[in-house]
Amino acid sequence: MIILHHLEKSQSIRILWLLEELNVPYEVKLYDRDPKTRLAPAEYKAISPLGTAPVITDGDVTLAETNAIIDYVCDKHDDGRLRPAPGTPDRADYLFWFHASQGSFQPLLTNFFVMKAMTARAPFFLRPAAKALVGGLDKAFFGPRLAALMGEIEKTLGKQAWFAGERMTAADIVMGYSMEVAAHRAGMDEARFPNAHRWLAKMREVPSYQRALEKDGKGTILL
Ligand SMILES: N[C@@H](CCC(=O)N[C@@H](CS)C(=O)NCC(=O)O)C(=O)O
Repeated sequence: MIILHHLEKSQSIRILWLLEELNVPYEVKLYDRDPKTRLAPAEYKAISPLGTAPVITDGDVTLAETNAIIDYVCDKHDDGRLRPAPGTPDRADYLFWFHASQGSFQPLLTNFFVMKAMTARAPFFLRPAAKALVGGLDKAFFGPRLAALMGEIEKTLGKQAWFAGERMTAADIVMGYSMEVAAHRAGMDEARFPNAHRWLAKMREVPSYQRALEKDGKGTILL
């Protein structure tokens, strides 16, 4: 049976959502973050090959990396509903958003927040220099890339209900966490991104997502 090692307030929420959506028999083990570092605790890092969440175990298999886990679970338990098949009209959008989420969107968000947190924790005499460096990187690198992604998100969700067409797919499940983070912490506000917020409202109503949040019990975003 699949065991999801679920780290509170983390990207692991997507896997909980996926398992609920597919009605997969699974067990969930809950882990709190280290109260001081806010990273995964040592017992979690001992299971996960990269020390990161999410990670699942399934018999002899231990698997980390969100999208690898999603594909693994879908290979075993999805009949094609959550992954548009090759050659179908929704396939290109599906591939783009499934991969843009973990290949571009989430890494940009995470790296930017880590740098901001480092600035806040820098010794006070280094803080102005650290702030200037992070501000410069935001202007030259993170800002334009995030703006381009959010622009694409808004455009896509203006022409269709979900990221890959008119039905929910694994691309929505993987984008969900990053969309919450972007809306809460990266300036993806409702006034400028109404389509994104319509999608967020719809996602929050999905019964399997609500069940996942209930099992998680902590709320998704590390604020
Ligand atoms: N590319 C990885 C990223 C995983 C990742 O950075 N996870 C964060 C949770 S949001 C984590 O493990 N943080 C705790 C830590 O690094 O100890 C994936 O998709 O699984």
